[in-house]
Amino acid sequence: MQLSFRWYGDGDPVTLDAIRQIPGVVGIVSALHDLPPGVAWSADAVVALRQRVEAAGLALTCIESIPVPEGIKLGTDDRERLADAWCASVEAVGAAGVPVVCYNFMPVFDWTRTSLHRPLADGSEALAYVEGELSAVEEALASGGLPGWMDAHAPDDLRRLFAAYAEVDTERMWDHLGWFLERVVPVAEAAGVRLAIHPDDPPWPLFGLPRVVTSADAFDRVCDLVDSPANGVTFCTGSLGADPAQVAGLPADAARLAARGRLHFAHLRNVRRLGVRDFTETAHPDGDVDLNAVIRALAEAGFDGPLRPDHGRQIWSERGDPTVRPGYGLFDRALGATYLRGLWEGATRS
Ligand code: DNO
Repeated sequence: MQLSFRWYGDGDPVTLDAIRQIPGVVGIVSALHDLPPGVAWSADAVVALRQRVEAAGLALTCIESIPVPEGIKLGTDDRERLADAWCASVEAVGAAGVPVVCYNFMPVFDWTRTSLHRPLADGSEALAYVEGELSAVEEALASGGLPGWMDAHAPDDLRRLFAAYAEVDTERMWDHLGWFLERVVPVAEAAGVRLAIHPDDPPWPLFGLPRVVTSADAFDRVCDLVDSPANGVTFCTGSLGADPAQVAGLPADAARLAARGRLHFAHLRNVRRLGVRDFTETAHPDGDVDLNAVIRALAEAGFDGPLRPDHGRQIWSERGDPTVRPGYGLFDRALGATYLRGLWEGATRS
């Protein structure tokens, strides 16, 4: 595996120089964060990003994400044009020599939390989700987004989107995903890029919007839609692990998807469930997900793709620091990286 770390570009307070000092980290996961959804990326811009990362002694192992415009998810009349732009971006990524693209198919809202600063017993702060608090944060979430969201919506736009999604049930959403994959997978294959869909986070419908990539079974269905090695998944343990029906099966799911040759990117983090649709993120070693078993499954399958620690808590001097992107500070993600690396060594060294 290629131990990697997310970096938001030059505006990220966590610098490449700092990331390079984390033992074992060789890769960077990033994107052209300044471009809105629907705009085709140029190979020059991706090459410039790659060179920036390489100048710091690291490799650009994955693009996370090329945002999928709402028109594609809704199946609107301009979806051909939007899919062409997405394909052009994939070609640009391939031409720049970056092998993996992560993306998601969540309507309107990307990953969602109701609190960015839930206090934990040890005095640190973590991202958390409590279903009962969702409506209180709806508009702030939609307009401001959370770290890594590549799209946010003004209130009018939001009303229009909700009205449009009222016509799209789960099966239509699957049809739209199938339509999209039929167009983009052959392009990815030709460009030498592996596509890796990210599961919906949390893995259940929010605000009555249809969400489809909500389980490891859904991952298999995505892979079946277009049967190509370029059509794979981002195995995110924190997203799927928030569902009590799924958490114990994650090591077996990782083994199955890796054996299918479709597990292209791993997001490893932990969560603890506190009640029904109520969970908090935790330090990588301390939660409901057995990351040791997931790493063993990946190691046994010979996984050689990018793997990154996912969100971290805010700890030490990062607590209360408004310059820290919630979930994406340096310290706890670095601890997560060294933990994951240690598990990998334990699983692979005799
Ligand atoms: C959250 C991330 C997501 C992810 C996208 C992938 O921290 O895991 O924002 O990047 O959903 O498209």
